[in-house]
Amino acid sequence: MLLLKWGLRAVQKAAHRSPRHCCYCTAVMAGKKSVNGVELYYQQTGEGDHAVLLMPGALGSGETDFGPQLKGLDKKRFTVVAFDPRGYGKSRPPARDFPPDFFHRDARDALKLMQTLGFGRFSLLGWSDGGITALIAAALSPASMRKMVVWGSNAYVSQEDLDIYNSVRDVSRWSERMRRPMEEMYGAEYFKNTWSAWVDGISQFTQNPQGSICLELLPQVSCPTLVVHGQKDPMVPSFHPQALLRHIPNARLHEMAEGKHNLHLRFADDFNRLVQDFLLE
Ligand code: TYC
Repeated sequence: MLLLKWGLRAVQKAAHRSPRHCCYCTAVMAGKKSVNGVELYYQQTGEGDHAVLLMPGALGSGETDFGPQLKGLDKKRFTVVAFDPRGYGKSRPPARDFPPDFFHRDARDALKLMQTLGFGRFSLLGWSDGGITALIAAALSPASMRKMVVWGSNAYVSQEDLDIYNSVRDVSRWSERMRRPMEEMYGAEYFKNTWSAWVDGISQFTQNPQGSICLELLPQVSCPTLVVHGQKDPMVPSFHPQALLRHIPNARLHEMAEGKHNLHLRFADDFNRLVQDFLLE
């Protein structure tokens, strides 16, 4: 049994070094690409001519954040790519840090990765921090955008947000269900320290006028944009999706009455349908 496990690990490792089919799931390819001086890990599935990039949340990865999307989005219509931002998931090393431009750095990495993979125009699906990165990428490179969906995201940091961040800084107070996948991915120590560094990192934005992360860039987003909001999201107050709607020229809002922060996982079928309908419109 142990031998079998080792064998399987070796094959999985090999599969992740070069972009070929993953042994444990024939439909998903995985690999690494050298992008802006780092090796970025990505997964890719589907053969449709509409390319979509999935952008995970803070400390997130394709594996932890987008299982139901990698599995459930229509593979005939879409080519779905999920990437692990530098310092997150399997895009390590480097260890993650949070300089003042960390969202911009992720945005540049995401754009460059898609270019490297050969996608000239594509859509972005960004969750939470990944949504912030998506907004910045869409503003920086309007010509490469088809459409964008963001949910659980904010373009600025208010005092109320700071209070929420500080209330979740101590990961020992997180529920087992939220903490375990992160500890499995990172080990307890890296997770605890990196999460705390993230809280400091996102708190830096309060020094900007209006606490802006990317408010001033939003008018440059020209692609059709769907903002999804879970009305029961305890992490992101509803003034955030409202601000996105006010500042993005071509945006509309879809609210999910029962949705919390992880609405795309909890209500995956509804979410996937909503997103596909929007992308195909
Ligand atoms: N932005 C975080 C993410 O990307 C989620 C989060 C939102 C965490 C608000 C804390 O107060 C918070 N997953």
